[in-house]
Amino acid sequence: MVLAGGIGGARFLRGLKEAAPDAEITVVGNTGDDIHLFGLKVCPDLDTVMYTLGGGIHEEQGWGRAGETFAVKEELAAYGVGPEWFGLGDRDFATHIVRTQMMGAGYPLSAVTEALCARWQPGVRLLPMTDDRVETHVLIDTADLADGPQNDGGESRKAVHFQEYWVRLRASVAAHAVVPVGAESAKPAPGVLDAIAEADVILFPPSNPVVSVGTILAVPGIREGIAEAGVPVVGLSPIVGDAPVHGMADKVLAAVGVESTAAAVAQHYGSGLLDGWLVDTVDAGSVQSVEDAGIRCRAVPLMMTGTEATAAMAREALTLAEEVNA
Ligand code: FO1
Repeated sequence: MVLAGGIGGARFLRGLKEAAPDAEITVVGNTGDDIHLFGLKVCPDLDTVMYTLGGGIHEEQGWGRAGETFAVKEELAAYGVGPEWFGLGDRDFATHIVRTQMMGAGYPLSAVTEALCARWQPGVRLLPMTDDRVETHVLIDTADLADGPQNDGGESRKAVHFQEYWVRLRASVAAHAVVPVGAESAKPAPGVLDAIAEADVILFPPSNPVVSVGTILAVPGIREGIAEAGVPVVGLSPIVGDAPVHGMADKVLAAVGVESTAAAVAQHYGSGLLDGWLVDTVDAGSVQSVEDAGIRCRAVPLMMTGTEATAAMAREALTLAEEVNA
């Protein structure tokens, strides 16, 4: 079983499928990044996993569809309808229309995701972490929202949707807090707790530990289920050489008071949750401190430069899982 965010999670899964072609893989996807735009429900992380494993992803970008066009977005802009900062392509729009239509007809997100995957055949069972609405918000200084909505209460801080922080502001301003709004009252989606209880191994890919894996763990029951599953839990560091390999994890790690180092992220998850942790070879010097924190640690190449390199990472994770199980 794998907890996955967007690009890092999806690419890791491609390597894992290569490394363990016969494994039944259940993926619990983050839905805290979901956003409602133009009346449509957009699920970036679920779609990134689905398109990546189903062969429809824009490879270089890591999100959205290959061969995309933007006629609908341009037409909306001609009506003055935004936001213009979020790039929804025509092909991608179809996914959100189908999803929103099915949800309007009463289907839960988990059933809709299964229906969308019937087309893409990702080769894994993809479950949203919850069918309930959870939205990650980021607390920033209002002064940093120069041309954005201002706070008329004279307050100096404002919560913005994660996508606004990530895409519009490019995580270029300080994040003071990251809040998965609604998580506390959300229930794991059907099948999530059973998948955790029945797993042979649980993997945390090199996804964002705060806004991706952290949001999934914030749904009551998921963290507890993993900690009590009694199977190896192994993670791969998304931080290599004190910087995120992809994205802007350092900004949101700072918001939760965690240093951007491979060792600090392992300790953030904690030995109560993690049994094993892979760091990159450039961070070999931190292996001992992770082991001192009660987490088995190995240094191996962690750059997902291609499917073969990623499959090698997945093999290392599975080997470490066997080791901690022994
Ligand atoms: N990321 C961007 O940097 N710019 C975009 O305009 C953008 C649009 C977008 C549309 C659909 C989708 O599924 C993902 C999209 N992403 C975009 C990626 C997304 O914002 C994040 O990378 C993930 O939410 C983080 O996991």
